[in-house]
Amino acid sequence: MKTVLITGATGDVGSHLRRELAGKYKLRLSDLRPLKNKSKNETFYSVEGPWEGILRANIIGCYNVFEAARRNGVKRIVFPTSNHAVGFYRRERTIDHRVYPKPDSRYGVSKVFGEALGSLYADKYGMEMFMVRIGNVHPFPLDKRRLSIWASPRDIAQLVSIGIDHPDIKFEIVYGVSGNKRSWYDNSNAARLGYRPQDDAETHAEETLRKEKPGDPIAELYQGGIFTVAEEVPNPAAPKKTSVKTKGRKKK
Ligand code: 15L
Repeated sequence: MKTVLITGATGDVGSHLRRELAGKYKLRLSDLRPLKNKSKNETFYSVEGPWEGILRANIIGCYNVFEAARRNGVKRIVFPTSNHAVGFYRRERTIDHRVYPKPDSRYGVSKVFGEALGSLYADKYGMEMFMVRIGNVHPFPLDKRRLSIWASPRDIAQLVSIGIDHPDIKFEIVYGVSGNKRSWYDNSNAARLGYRPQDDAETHAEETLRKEKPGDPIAELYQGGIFTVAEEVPNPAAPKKTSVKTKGRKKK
């Protein structure tokens, strides 16, 4: 049985993976937060936030993990990058794993950093890198935008398992989403590696759309949604009539 370290194990994706992958791999868990602080219904999302936090966790932390892996002879990393690495593509575009990054936030920039570091470690040190641009992992799609980027827990677990077990990975980028009818992604690279999603957000569409409230008009244009306008400090260059909403998002 392979030993797999899950970093961020108390986070939302980490919690689903712990449950879905238990029994398949020997799991080692790590997080800055104590595991027992998380009760059943709580979720932790990584979101746009103060640069200092992103720098510490997603840039310096990411470098430290990759470097520790290299120095200790770890062969493969499955890296949770994000749809926010490419969130400034417009919603009418279908994008694949070859598009140029278009981060929608400092958080998105930190994910592009992780992808770049993975590319360097693959080319320079021969490490194997599986980059999963995760949409949103949740038992059901949370809103209209998530109908296009949703990943069910069992689908994301299937994709992560491919990332761990596929015999021929050098450096791959895939989208961590279910087989959504409204997808903005051409996920053919994941399909090529054997990914067969079992779920489609469309089965939840009616209920999801019934609860949908009008969103920020700029955010609505882009795949990254509210991340494209979220600001800790208001952006003086923002168009005047745009209300910058960050409400409803939990700060870490
Ligand atoms: C992400 O990258 C976040 O980690 C996740 O918490 C969600 O906010 C997701 O993107 C999303 O776009 O919905």
